[in-house]
Amino acid sequence: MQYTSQRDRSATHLTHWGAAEITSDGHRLTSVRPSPDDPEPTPVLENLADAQHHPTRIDRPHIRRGWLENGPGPGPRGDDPFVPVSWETALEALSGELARVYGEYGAGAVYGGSYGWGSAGRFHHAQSQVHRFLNALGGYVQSVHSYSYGASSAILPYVLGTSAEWTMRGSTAWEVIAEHTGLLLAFGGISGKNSQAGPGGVTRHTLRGTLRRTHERGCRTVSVSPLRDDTPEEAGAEWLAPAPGTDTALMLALAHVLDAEDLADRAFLSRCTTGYQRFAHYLRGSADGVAKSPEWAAQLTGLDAVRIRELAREMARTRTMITVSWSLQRTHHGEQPVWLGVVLAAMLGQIGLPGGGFGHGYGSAADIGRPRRVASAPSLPQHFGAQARGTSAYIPVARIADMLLNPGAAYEFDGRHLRYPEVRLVYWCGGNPFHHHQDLARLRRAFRRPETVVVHDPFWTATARHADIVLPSTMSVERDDFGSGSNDPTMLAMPALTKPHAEARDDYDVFADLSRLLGRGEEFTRGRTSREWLRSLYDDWRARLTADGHPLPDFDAFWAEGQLTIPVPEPGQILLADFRADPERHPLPTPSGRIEIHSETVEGFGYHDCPGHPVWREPAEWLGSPTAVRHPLHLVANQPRTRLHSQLDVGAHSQASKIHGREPARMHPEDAAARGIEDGALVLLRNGRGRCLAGVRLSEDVRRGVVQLATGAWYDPDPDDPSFCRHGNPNVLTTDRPASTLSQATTGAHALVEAEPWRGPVPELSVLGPPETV
Ligand SMILES: Nc1nc2c(c(=O)[nH]1)N[C@H]1C(S)=C(S)[C@@H](COP(=O)(O)OP(=O)(O)OC[C@H]3O[C@@H](n4cnc5c(=O)[nH]c(N)nc54)[C@H](O)[C@@H]3O)O[C@H]1N2
Ligand SMILES: Nc1nc2c(c(=O)[nH]1)N[C@H]1C(S)=C(S)[C@@H](COP(=O)(O)OP(=O)(O)OC[C@H]3O[C@@H](n4cnc5c(=O)[nH]c(N)nc54)[C@H](O)[C@@H]3O)O[C@H]1N2
Ligand SMILES: [Mo]
Repeated sequence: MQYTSQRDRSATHLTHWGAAEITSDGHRLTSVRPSPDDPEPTPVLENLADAQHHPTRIDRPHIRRGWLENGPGPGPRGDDPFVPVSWETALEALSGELARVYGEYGAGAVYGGSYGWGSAGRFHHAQSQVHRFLNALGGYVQSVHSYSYGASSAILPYVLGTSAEWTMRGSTAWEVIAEHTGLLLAFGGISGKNSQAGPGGVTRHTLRGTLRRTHERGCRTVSVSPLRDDTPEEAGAEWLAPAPGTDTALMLALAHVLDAEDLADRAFLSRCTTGYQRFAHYLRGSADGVAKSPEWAAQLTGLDAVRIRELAREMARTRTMITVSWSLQRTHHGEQPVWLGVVLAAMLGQIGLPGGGFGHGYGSAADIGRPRRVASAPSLPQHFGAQARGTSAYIPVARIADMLLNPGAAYEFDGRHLRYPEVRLVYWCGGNPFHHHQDLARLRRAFRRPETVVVHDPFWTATARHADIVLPSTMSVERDDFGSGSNDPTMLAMPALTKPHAEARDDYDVFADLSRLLGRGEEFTRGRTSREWLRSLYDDWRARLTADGHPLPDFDAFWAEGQLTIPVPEPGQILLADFRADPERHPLPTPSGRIEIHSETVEGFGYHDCPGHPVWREPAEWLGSPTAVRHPLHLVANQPRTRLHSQLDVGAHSQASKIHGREPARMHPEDAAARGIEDGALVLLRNGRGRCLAGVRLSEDVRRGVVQLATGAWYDPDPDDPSFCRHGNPNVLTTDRPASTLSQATTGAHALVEAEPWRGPVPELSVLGPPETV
């Protein structure tokens, strides 16, 4: 199975953004074409070929000079040059350091949260690999929840009883929406750009075709968003653009109309929910003297009160699906719009009916709205069952900088009183915190604190540049694997297409060597090569499915065929249909067994920033806040159209979008004119936390007062000022303020900024090549 000859070869390969037919000459990829089975393939595939041997690939292990010379300890990470070393030297140094830290301080001193997407392919999934490895050594400090929907992960279990993942995997199928929905009310839109990607991969993109059919059948779509193109044209959507961060006010006003005009489904509310009366008091203003009327919301959102009132009436007349994109909760008080989405759907009484109810993340990723399979794809076990030792310490994932800056400090999270662990060693494999975290200048200070930072990555990412020990990983095209995205019925064999770049190695092989050096080889490897793991994971999985009545081919037949289909039991899946049909027999796992419009549990935590029912709380940074005088533009730092996060930013498709080599930012022509900014020019975006350059595109598809700059441009700090990114990474501007005490989730989607024309010389970028070595 391992690639051995130099013959040309080709195979279908899976990425998080689609399946591709790839041909190689054994060393480089000679062609990458979308899979013919994909009706709406994505140009993001074009990033792959020229990135594979780009100068930013890490060619061999490197150690930061200061760490090599002075040993472990806090240090000027990000400024020091690197020393290239042999694998032997690197693994010896790293195993010695792991032995020291585990020996002297235990597992609670090792942070292995290692958040990030890595690559598609289930066995070589980098996070599973590093978690299994650190568990073999005795455990590690974990991270919980995600940057994707951390606020939802905290709040939804109190509202619906199930985890956010479970709720979303159970979303009403797109096919049901296409057939039954009369009004698709999409907060945050139904993003075509985001539907390009799904965790683990997507074999068939179908959003545009589905929206076209839905529209042609007569469904109306209302896209509530600061950007007109957040919903594809095929939906024929009406565009409503409230001020970013004010959706909660709009939703409360819609609820107010349903309540005031007696349009709420009282029977459903009493049969399937609890707490409506408490919430209705708040809506009517009985508690605080402020009725959450359309007139009230009009002032906050900038929308017309008449239009809000009409929309509420239409919702009550029609089979309405309310969907809230994940972006709405990646904000201060991001729990509220998600909770309110459920509450509005409950007031309409359509939860559990075909094409009605609530959805979370339609358009946010390709898998949402795809019905569940009988089983997810096989994967590498991360835990050792009864053998597991070590630590149960964890942090909410977005509190990484807080943890490193404030070891031992107390904080609150989800009803618990916790303390930050005293972390000495940080181990990252498959993620890029200098892409994903907020307030990067602060993160950089935090990354200087621990004694050792280890990073595995194929590329010289900003995180690798801020590490002590840097190990080059293979890319997915350089190793055998199998892959299948979340809720995707197709599982692909992914044979290696080329030799590894330079001295890059599979994460698995590196962890196997390290665990042997540390006397834990047997635990980590079970004596298997990666090829043997593929076969055994597959065989165990196949045996389980076969026993459940789903026969599958044996491993060799699967590998020869190149793909198989995982059965989907209920193609017409409807969220909460059972519960709606019989809430007594199918209660929700909430304390009341029903949908909690008011939660005693959440109220009991006593958090002012997340009380017992949904409320409007002013975000710290929005167009109506006092600081908007100095920074009057609302930055929407959304996901990039041209790549996945920071991955392959050096690739052809991502590079083609750059303006003077900088990430494109979009703004409204009137906002630009008021500042003397011209289309295609360089701008400086700035606020009290940082500054970045971007290339500007003027567009009337952007709401006035908004600047949109996607994430993912590789962080290129000015040597004299790390809060200035010369390339256009918006995370030098975003804030590390959590969504709420309940969730401690990221608020990276929003920040206030000011923009001005850049009149200085155009600085050179340093991230298009490797860092300085000695
Ligand atoms: N401002 C702002 N910030 C955001 C967001 C936002 O909307 N706004 N979105 C947030 C969200 S939702 C997310 S999910 C995060 C994403 O943040 P990340 O998941 O950290 O971003 P990626 O760029 O996907 O990083 C994956 C890394 O894994 C590496 N990699 C790929 N394959 C392998 C492998 O086999 N082995 C190893 N060792 N490494 C590999 C890649 O080269 C890359 O550096 O960003 C978050 N940050
Ligand atoms: N091409 C591509 N696709 C991706 C990813 C990627 O990096 N690239 N990342 C994947 C990942 S990890 C995730 S978590 C998902 C994220 O999926 P989302 O969270 O849905 O993605 P975003 O692009 O942040 O936001 C979608 C849109 O919401 C709008 N929006 C922002 N703030 C507000 C607001 O306050 N109110 C309203 N009504 N709308 C607002 C923005 O205009 C934005 O374009 O995307 C996935 N898909
Ligand atoms: Mo995400």
